[in-house]
Amino acid sequence: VSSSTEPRLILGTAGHIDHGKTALVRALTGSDTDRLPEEKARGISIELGFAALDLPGVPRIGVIDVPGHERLVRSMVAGASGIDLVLLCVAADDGVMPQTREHLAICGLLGVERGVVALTKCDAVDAETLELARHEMRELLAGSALDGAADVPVSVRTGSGLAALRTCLAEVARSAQPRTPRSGPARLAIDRCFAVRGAGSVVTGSLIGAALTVGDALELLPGRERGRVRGLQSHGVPARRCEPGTRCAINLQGIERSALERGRVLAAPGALEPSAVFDVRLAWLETSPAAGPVVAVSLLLGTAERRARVAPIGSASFAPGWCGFARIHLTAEPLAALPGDRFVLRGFARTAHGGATLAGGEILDVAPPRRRRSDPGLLCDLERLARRDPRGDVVVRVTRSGMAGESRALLRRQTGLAPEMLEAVLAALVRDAEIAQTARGRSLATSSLAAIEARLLAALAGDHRDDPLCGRFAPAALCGSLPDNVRPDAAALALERLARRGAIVVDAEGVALARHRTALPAALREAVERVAARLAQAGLEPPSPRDLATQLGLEPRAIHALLAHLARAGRVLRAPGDLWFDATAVATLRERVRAHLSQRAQIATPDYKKLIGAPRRSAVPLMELFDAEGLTRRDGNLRRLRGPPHRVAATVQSERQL
Ligand SMILES: Nc1nc2c(ncn2[C@@H]2O[C@H](COP(=O)(O)OP(=O)(O)O)[C@@H](O)[C@H]2O)c(=O)[nH]1
Ligand SMILES: [Mg+2]
Repeated sequence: VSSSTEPRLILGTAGHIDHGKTALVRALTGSDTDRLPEEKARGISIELGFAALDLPGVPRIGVIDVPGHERLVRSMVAGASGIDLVLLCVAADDGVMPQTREHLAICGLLGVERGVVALTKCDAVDAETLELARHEMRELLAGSALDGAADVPVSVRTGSGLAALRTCLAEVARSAQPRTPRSGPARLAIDRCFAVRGAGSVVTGSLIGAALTVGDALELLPGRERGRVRGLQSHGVPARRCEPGTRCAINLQGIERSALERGRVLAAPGALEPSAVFDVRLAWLETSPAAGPVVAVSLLLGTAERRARVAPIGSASFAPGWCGFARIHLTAEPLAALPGDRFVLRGFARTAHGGATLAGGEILDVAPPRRRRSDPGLLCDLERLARRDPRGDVVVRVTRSGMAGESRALLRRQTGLAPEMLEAVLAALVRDAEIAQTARGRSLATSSLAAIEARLLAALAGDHRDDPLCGRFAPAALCGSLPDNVRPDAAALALERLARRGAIVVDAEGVALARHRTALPAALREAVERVAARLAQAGLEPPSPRDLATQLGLEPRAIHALLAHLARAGRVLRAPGDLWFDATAVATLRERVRAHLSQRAQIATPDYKKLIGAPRRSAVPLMELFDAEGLTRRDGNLRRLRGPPHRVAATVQSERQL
């Protein structure tokens, strides 16, 4: 008896027409998969058929019976796209035939590598013919996806070999790993849809990724119509929940019947982004003719079929047996896929094995960069993506996003990783300092962030050079100098890192290079010193900036920059009313005020003025300055000491982050 944690598996038939696939499925499962009257009348399978196979010691296996007709290879691929195991049927009286080869080749392209071979109709042949068929079949299998698979002679007429076949299938099922994903978003490529009176639309397919529960929201792709799961069935049995790896019938609510058709995909909302361009790992069959550089093909992916063009990456054309990377452009409607999805390419003429199947492979990138196919960087990324390791997948995508960075949502749609998995990978990459994350959760490669930092430092150095008297620059203006694709959160992160490293200082007034020493040109230095000297001389009765400029023969427009420069150096203090005092004079006064107020609790304004000993024009701003510094507190017409600790305005550094 199997436990519910064992993976569910789906088995598909394969083989030439009339080789006994449907009869064998019926013998194994009791279900007749030729349901259509036409199928019954003509004795051939036209549509995919479905059945349930119960074997000892393994969870119920979903069975897909495929048509063997040469013209129905697309249907075979649609069925085989969702399977984990294959039952290849070769009729003992007929031997290996064109679709035996083509179906086997398709299994290889789709990565279906576990299964059993049934030598069917063995009641119809003598031992010698059986041996011949078996020999032919063995030759075909050597080096193929099913190399080493068990073969079992069977007859549905006599029932011989059926028990052995069940044993073989159970063994393979017990040891096989699922071929299709059992993590990531729940999705189902629709292979059938129909209306049920009173229930609305029903679709069927092989569920992969994650489980589906009644009530779940689903999105139909491409197109993004939203709906909800009203009911579920697996093999005709109603269920509240279907596991990935099961055949699943979904009764849908909220999606028009007319929108539902084979080839479209139902998926967890927002989990997939339909695309018209894919970068792939491709195998060109030995039996396919040389072609290229661009080949018109039919792309079979999931249960969908699209006209497309395919071109190799890093080589000029396709040759028989060629393996490498390629780019596929769909010529019409996009498709929703994820990395790791398998596909088949078919041409429009028969090839050496009699079918039209040319090539197939695995999707590596559903959002390829706009780079040229000859770009070596592209090849390098694809080699990394081909390893199909979550960390490498994320690194390639984050690195490629450059200074723009990549959002979690996009990373999830591009990698197909489950959210927990993606978070774990991102956390590990942050820990190893390969990437960094902004406050808004965008990921940037450390190298891209370093590039932003370098630009900020260069811009800041330029600002200091252009305006040597201005000690601080507005962060917004500084970030404005970055390329357009740098988001504000990425710029903020870069500034934060520069500040943490001590490369820049950030305070309420702005940003400056930490190592920026105002190495002023001689003329400016001289002007600064003259202003400082004049203010020192004026003590508590400084001239207005305008008068100061006139007295010193300086440009009135330049005087504030000079004053601000002296203020940053702590040599002058700015009081309300645009009055600038010599810092030493204010310090002396400050001590007198403190001493006075520490003797008495308060001071009335007239007495305060006397204590300051300066005219009203200076006295009031000075009182306000001390209030602002936190030394004193105004109480109507009185001032009181605020009490320590107080901080002097000139040294107040804002902790405010950008
Ligand atoms: N003698 C004999 N005939 C068989 C056996 N299995 C299938 N057939 C016949 O072969 C024909 C094709 O079988 P079918 O299952 O429809 O083949 P499919 O096209 O591969 O699905 C039918 O007429 C079957 O009755 C068998 O074990 N012995
Ligand atoms: Mg059939």
